[in-house]
Amino acid sequence: MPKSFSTLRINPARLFDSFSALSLIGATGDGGVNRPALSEAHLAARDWFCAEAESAGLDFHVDGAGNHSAVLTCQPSNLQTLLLGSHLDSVSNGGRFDGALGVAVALEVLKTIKENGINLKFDLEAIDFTDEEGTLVGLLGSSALAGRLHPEALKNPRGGRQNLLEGLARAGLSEAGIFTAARPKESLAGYLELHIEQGKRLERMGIDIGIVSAIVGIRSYRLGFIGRADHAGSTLMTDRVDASLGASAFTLAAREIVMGDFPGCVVNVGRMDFAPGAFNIVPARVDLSLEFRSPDEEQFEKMDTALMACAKEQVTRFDLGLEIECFEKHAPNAMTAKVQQVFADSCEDLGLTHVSLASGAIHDGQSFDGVCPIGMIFVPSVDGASHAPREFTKWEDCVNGANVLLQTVLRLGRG
Ligand code: HGY
Ligand code: MN
Ligand code: MN
Repeated sequence: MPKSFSTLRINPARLFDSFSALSLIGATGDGGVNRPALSEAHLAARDWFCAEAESAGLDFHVDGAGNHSAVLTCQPSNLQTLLLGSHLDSVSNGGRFDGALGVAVALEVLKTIKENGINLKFDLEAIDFTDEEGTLVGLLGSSALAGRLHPEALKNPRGGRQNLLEGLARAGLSEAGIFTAARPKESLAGYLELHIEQGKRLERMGIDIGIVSAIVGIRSYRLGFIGRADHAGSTLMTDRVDASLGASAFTLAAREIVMGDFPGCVVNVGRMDFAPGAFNIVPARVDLSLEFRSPDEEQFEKMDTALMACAKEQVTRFDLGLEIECFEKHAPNAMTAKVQQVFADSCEDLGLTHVSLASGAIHDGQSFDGVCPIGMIFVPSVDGASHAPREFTKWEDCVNGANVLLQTVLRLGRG
């Protein structure tokens, strides 16, 4: 690669100012942000994106899924676009780096390439995908753009259909319009993402950059354990049909199963809703949100079977009813080997240490598996914290990651 390009670096001060301004939007005062997909705070962050694009002289557009894009046309003859992105939506009361850093860095890479007048063999697009976090559906914007979104996924999404419709209305989007975001796969040169690791491995190993080898698959269910409401004082313990016993026993048993039989996998019960939900009424029903993840498809199936069998065992044990709702599933995905190699070459050139890591978090790149080349890099998370206000990445690591992304784009685009 020409010498001049290998010494090109992003503008750290400009990136810092942009990211700092973004971090104030939906800020919760404790270092975190609360920007659930298509909430007012998320839409305000999208206004920030629009202003960033316009002030940088980049073309700006929003597609039918609400994905926000800043585009740098490198050569009028280019037939493909390389997407650089992540997401501005957050989990409720999450951290300010998850997704947001990747979007801010993507914009900074486009600004750097534009101001240096570099002509690449593909156009560049910094993109903020709608609802990566699954507050509504999960990977909504990226799967729509990749042409992977099924209408069924919107009928009973894990965030609730009413929430989805209200969010779409707030953002001026329509259910039918989401599907117009799909792009021909041949128009995409690839998708690259910088993201915080959201784990402790890089920090523990003292390594600068994680090069993502694969992303886990994820499945979500809502399990309804059904008992009978009774007086909490006058009903004998032996006469109760207590839904909370099934939900609690399942939660503990699920953890034992996954830790004992499914190494490398995780399970989470993030929420339990009790009904009627009073001190003095035996719970008639407990709805439990179940999510589990695996890096391996075959193991995934076995874990799914084991966990559903476990739920049915508890129902028999406590003489309860059971309702199972299954939500969108995403298979495990390998990242493109060539892109991983170019990331590694860029790290070497920049004098940064790097290691290959599988991702325990899901990411928009999964939507592009089999559609175009995909690659991700991680920057270290302090104490591995994420999905919490204490989420933090040192600024030097943010700049390192941005320069790796820049150098990788230049290598891929100089061809
Ligand atoms: O849940 C996840 O893995 C990601 O943060 N959306
Ligand atoms: Mn994320
Ligand atoms: Mn997240």
